[in-house]
Amino acid sequence: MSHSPKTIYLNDYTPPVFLISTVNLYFNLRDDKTIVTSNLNVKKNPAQNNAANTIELVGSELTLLELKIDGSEFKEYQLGADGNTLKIENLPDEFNLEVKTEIHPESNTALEGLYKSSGMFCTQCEAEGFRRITYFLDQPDVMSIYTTTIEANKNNYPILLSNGNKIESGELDDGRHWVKWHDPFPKPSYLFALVAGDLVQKTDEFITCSNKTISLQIFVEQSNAEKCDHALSSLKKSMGWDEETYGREYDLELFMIVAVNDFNMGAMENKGLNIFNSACVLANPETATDADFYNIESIIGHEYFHNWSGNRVTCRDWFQLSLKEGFTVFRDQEFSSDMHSRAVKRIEDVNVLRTAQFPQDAGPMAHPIRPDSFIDISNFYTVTVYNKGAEVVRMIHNILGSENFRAGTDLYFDRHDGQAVTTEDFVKAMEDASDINLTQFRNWYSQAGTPELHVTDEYDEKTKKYVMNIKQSCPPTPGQQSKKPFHIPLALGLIDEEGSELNLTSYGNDAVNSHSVVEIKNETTQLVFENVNSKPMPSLLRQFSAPVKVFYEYSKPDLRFLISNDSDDFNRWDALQRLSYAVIDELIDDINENRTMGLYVGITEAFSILLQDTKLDKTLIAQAISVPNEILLAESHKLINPDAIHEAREFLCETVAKSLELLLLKIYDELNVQRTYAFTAKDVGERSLKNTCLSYLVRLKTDEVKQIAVKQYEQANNMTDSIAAVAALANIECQEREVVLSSFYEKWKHEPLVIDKWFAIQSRVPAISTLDRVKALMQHEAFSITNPNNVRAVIGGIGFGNPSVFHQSSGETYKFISDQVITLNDLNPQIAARLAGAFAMWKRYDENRKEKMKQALEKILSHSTITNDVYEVVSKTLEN
Ligand code: B3K
Ligand code: ZN
Repeated sequence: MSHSPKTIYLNDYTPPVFLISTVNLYFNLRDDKTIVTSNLNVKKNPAQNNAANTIELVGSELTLLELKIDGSEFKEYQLGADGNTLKIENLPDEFNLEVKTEIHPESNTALEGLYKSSGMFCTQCEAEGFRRITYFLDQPDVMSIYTTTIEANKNNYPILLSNGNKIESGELDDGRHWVKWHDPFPKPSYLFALVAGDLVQKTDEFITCSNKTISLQIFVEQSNAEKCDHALSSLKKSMGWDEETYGREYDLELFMIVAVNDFNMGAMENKGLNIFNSACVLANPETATDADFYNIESIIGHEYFHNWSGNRVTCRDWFQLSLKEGFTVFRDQEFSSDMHSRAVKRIEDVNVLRTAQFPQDAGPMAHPIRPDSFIDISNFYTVTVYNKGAEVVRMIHNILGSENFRAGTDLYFDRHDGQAVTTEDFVKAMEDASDINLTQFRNWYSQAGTPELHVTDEYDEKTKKYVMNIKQSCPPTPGQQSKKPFHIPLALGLIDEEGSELNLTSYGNDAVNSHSVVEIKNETTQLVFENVNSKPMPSLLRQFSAPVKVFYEYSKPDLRFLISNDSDDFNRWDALQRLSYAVIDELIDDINENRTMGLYVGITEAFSILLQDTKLDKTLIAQAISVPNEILLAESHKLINPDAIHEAREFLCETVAKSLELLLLKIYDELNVQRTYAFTAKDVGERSLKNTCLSYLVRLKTDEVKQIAVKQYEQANNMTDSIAAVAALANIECQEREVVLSSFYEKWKHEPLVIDKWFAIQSRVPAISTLDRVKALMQHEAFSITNPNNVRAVIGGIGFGNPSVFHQSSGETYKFISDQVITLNDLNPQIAARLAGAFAMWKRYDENRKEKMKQALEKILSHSTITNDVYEVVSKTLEN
């Protein structure tokens, strides 16, 4: 029998027939089972007056023990054949419903609902995990006030937590105790949380703008007690920033964070009780890298900002996910930009977009930031909904300007506080507050695909006219053959021959506004600039003002001109990226035509100039001299040849290393000074540039550089330097590599998060032996297939972070990945579905690879117990 799950459509949305005003939960936590008693006050939804008084609750993996209506046992319910629906007809307009269920967190490997991780109980309810706890109206437009009592053995679970404020606690016989929590803010079930464990608490305080003292508490395993300072200080920064930037104050008396080892994603914004993947909260200089410090600050910010953008104002249905996620990512991006370098942050965010979102928009799972349909909503926690969603909010910000945008967010929060709303409500608030019409802009919410701008220009010496023609288009995506034009803010600069900026308002063109932004709305746009003295050089899409691809025929000298003269730091970096693409494409042509590869020397010269620019931020230099990775390069090709891309890129990097050896060594030496670790812009920049130099130098494979790397490994007093040395050595075949790898393991085997780094480095080594190494790592004592961080590091590393090995032409890695998807399908469907995404681009490869990837996908699809999560990804990948 073929699997045919139900597709859910946005157009079918109807408000719930009943609402639940209060939820009273009692959890009896035992080692072999948990009994949940849920007591609900239910009332007919006035918006559904004419509907029949039938309630349909949803559940998953539950055993129903007892049901009561208004205090009396009730048996006239209808349980669906799979046990996943519970229907009761002919109900009064208002009633009390009590449901008692048995659940098994101790054997829950899906990590959704209530489960156990390293001996503690914890929950993950977004999006539809609450239904694994009790039968409920598990949808975000049902908002209720929760009171939760947790009972457990006191010795094993001294800490019992839930949302809101602790209101009562007590002791029971036989070593058990209980705690009662109350959350005064109505919330959907996806924000419910519970934690029970033997944890230590690290605390701090934050005083809000209205002088309320908030208690901040982080709960971790004893062994992690010394890794909480950075998270606490990041939390305080986030709270202050949201007050200053958005006028948003925290609303409960305490804010709790718990670190959990087994977690499907980064973190979760449960009201008052955020639950974090331990990798996204724990840090000290010995075990965490600069990148970890940076990410932790941003994720702590992200989850905290959800308290308003997500919790106080939530989503009406899951099609609106970008309402909270796109907006909150925009908020966390701006937070990081304000805390650190704006340019560096913008480059990182655009890299994420280009590496992951553009391919998604061009692939079989392409969807608008507000999808129209889904089989399993967990497949839509995507870079499109999150990161493209953030770009869409950023464009609104840029079109409205900062003041109007803030007026818009104020209006949105005021108007919708306590409600479950739609992206349309967000856009409407922005329009109402600014008086700016966003009708056409709404196409960004309903249309998938990455729009393209094709730009040509002409300069006429005689008339002194400079004319620019811009044509917009958007490739078809599944279910959307043709698209309506987008409203695209294009930030533009023109640079004269001397490298000076033209003031765009003084050339008789009123399409360009005072911020040098052209609002593209039609399919074609012509801009005419009068009295221009010489042909200017266009700088297009400054600061990446819209999530689009810009095509313009820059020659290599044009790009070198921009690298030296563009006043927009983002576009200077981007010109260098374009130059790398151009150079690598030429090398690929050489390979395809069996010529000796020849490198354009202008690129090494450009790197050399940047490396010696003492005024530039060192992180920016490191970013600038980093060649686009193989995934980015693949994305720019219609037919992808992974071998040629790999060979050409390696050749470019090796040539850079050879021709700039002395300079790279000099900079490395200058920056390689021993000092106490500090997470400051200066130190981070220096480490970043130093380690980028090292990554080039090891390509020379000389004994001298191997020794430099070994010495750095031995002397490092922080994880950034230590892991950079290990990673550098891992990429070359040498005796030192194995010595350092095993020394690293011995040193850190008691720190699982550090071992994940060790795993990831090995599974990303671009060598044919890596597949065997990965198979061996899966047998390693430190690896567990039920731990998502391990899976991401080892299996995800080869599936997503190692294109040349993933695509080895024998198809061995494809087989390996499909087997892992099948194994994970039965353990943790969400993680399995993500991994299946590794095959998304299968149609863009040669016949051999295409056929082998197709077979891998078909094998997954024929798995007898395929879950909806995996089915959706695999069937859509094969179809589209
Ligand atoms: N809202 C959660 C994501 C939940 C994912 C569920 N599959 C984390 C975040 O975006 O903040
Ligand atoms: Zn989020």
